[in-house]
Amino acid sequence: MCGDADNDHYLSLGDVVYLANYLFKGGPPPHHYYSGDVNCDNTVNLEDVIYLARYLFKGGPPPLG
Ligand SMILES: [Ca+2]
Ligand SMILES: [Ca+2]
Repeated sequence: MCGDADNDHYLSLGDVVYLANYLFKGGPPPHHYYSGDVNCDNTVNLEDVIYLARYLFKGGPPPLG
C-alpha cells in the first residue's frame, strides 16, 4: 500500500513517524521502497512525509498509486 511505510496495513501517524525516522534519523527504510513514495515521484523524501501528513490530518488527497 502506498504510504504504508511500516507495513501494518493502515495509514496512520506511525507511517509519518517511520518515514521521518528513515529520512532524518537513519532509521530503517520503508518495507517496500515504493510504499514510502507517497506522491509517486520515484523518490522518498520530505515531500512524501508532508503529503501523508496532509492526507491524514488536513483532508488532503490520498496517496497515489
Ligand atoms: Ca502503516
Ligand atoms: Ca515521493
